[in-house]
Parts: sequence; structure tokens; C-alpha cells
Amino acid sequence: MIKSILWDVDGTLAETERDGHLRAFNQAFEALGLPWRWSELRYGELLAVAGGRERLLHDMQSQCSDPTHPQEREALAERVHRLKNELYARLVGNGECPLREGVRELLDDCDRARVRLGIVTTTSRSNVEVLLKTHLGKRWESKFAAVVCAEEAPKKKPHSQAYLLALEALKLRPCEAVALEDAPAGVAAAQAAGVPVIITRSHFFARLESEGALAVGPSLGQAAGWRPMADARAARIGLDQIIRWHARSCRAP
Ligand code: XBP
Repeated sequence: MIKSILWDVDGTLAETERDGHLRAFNQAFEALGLPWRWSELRYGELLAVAGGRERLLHDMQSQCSDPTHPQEREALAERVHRLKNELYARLVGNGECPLREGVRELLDDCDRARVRLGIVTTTSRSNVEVLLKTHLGKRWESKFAAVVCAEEAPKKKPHSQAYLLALEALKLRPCEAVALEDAPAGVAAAQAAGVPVIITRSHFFARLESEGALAVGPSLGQAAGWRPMADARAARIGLDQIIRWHARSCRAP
């Protein structure tokens, strides 16, 4: 029995890494007169590091860029990250990061079936707020029974902390929830907490495979291309399909 769907944010609800964070980082570099620009290719590599500030610090260290003093470097990373989040809010608020196909419909399925919704992310809360306020309205938070962000879960994915906090808030056993994720760190975080996971591949993780996922596919907005196969008569991945995948995995030895 599924009692809750736990949503990752970046890459799963929307292509925010490509259309939001990457663009905002480059805008912040430019606005602060810094000579750095990240290509999609480089950003795809950097996504191995969870957390925007941590990602930036990692890049500064690996490029041996100025400033070299650790404290100054951290202060600059903090400044760029703060501005990046402001610029991200502007992009998202302007509607430049639409929800991915099938997301809204699945949220509605859950609402009708009284399956509780959770947000499980290690991105900053302000980023989650602007995305969901833009697409679900001012009262977006009332749709979610649990919202766990970086502020609550400083141990970023692939650590299981964010999932464990969500399960605790919802008073659920791991197998009563299903996680939706798009990236290796998120899949690992859900699995480390024992939560069955469905992978909706995103731009930067277009070939992601995962042993042990309930299902892997290109988008919630289409039934084609999923493994295990989804009901081919359906136009999208609905809650009914997720329940079937979940039930099948529960029966497996
Ligand atoms: C997403 C991330 C974040 C965002 C940037 O984590 O890795 O770092 O790229 O967000 P999750 P911040 O998969 O848990 O959603 O700049 O706010 O860190």
C-alpha cells in the first residue's frame, strides 16, 4: 500500500538544473565580474557534487582559481551562491522552468487518492518555494504533508538524512512510500533509507540506470520507454501504474 509519494525537486519536478541553476550561476559570475562560465558539459560533471555552494567550491578548488586562501574562497563562494539563488528566483518566477510533463497530473492523482505528498530535496528552501509557488500557487505548501530541504537536511544526498526526516514526519515505514528521483545521488539517498524509487531520467542524467529501482523511464508524461514496461494504453505514468510497480516489487522475494 503506497501512502506517500516523495518528490525530488531539481531535475524531477522541473529541469531546474539546466534551465535555472546553471543559467543563474553563469549570470552571477558575470554580474560579479568573475571570469568563470560553466558549459552544460562542465555543469553535468559538477552535478556529481550535491549542493550549489559545495559545487562551486569544488570547482574553484579543482581549477586552483583565486582566491586561494580557504576563508576568502568560502566567502566568495557564499556570495556567488546567494546571488545565484536570487537570479534563480527571478528566472523561475518568470516561468522559465516549467514543471516536467506528467508532474501536475500525478500530483492531482495523489490528491484524489489521498496519497500524501512529500518534498525531499537538499536544495535551498527558497528555491523550492519559488518553483512551487510559481506553478501551484501561493498555498502550495498545503498540498504537501512534508517538505524537507537543505536547511533541515544539511547532510546532502546521497546521504539518507532527507528521506529519513520525511519518513519520520509522515510517520511511515520506508516501503509505504515511493520516491521519484532523476539523479544517482538522489537514487542512492532513497535506497539508503529503504524507500523504493522510480527514476524519471532528466537532461543531465539521460542514460541513468539503476539496479533495484522500481522502474526507470524518460518522463512521467509518457508511457513509452519505461522499464519494466508501463501500460501501453496509458498516455502517461499515473498513480495506478506506480501502485502496480510497487506491488510487483513487494511480491518479489
Ligand atoms: C539538488 C542540488 C542542488 C541544486 C542547487 O539537490 O544538488 O545543489 O543544484 O541548489 P536535490 P542550491 O537532488 O536534493 O534536489 O544552490 O540551493 O544548493
